[in-house]
Amino acid sequence: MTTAIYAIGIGSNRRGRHGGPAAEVAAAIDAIGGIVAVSPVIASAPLGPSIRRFANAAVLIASDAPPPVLLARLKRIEAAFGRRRGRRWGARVIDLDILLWSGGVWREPRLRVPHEALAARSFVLAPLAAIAPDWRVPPVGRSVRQLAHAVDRPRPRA
Ligand code: PH2
Ligand code: MG
Ligand code: MG
Repeated sequence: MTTAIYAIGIGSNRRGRHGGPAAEVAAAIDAIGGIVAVSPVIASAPLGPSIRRFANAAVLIASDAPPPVLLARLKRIEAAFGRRRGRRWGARVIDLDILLWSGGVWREPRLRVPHEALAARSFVLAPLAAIAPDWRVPPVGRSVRQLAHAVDRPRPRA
């Protein structure tokens, strides 16, 4: 069995039994297991319809699980934290997303790695760049550091 490294994005914008969003993120980091690196927790303005601000972080974990098995485990943690499935992008106690996998690309309808919105989201790239700046994101192979710089820059006009 080969051990893979995964980058996991963590977000919260709702109180749960551990406390406010930053406390929920910290508790989720404890629950995930196999932790190799932990980013700072940042505060970010909500993207989408939610009103409450988010706490966001990223971690690297070592795991023997293939991506669908890891995803199932992350969903169990979300459920244990009191996450209710409902409106897309509604307020959530905890959101755990697989961002990157050392195995490269995984393509299924319900699970795509790298995470499809990775390159567009500074609240994902900023914490990720603190722990994995040199990870090259397939299929293009730009580094997390490059993507993090690019996402903050206004788009050049065509
Ligand atoms: N997650 C979303 C939608 N919007 N906004 C911020 N700032 N942080 C998030 O983690 C986030 C979001 C869907 O997963
Ligand atoms: Mg998400
Ligand atoms: Mg999610």
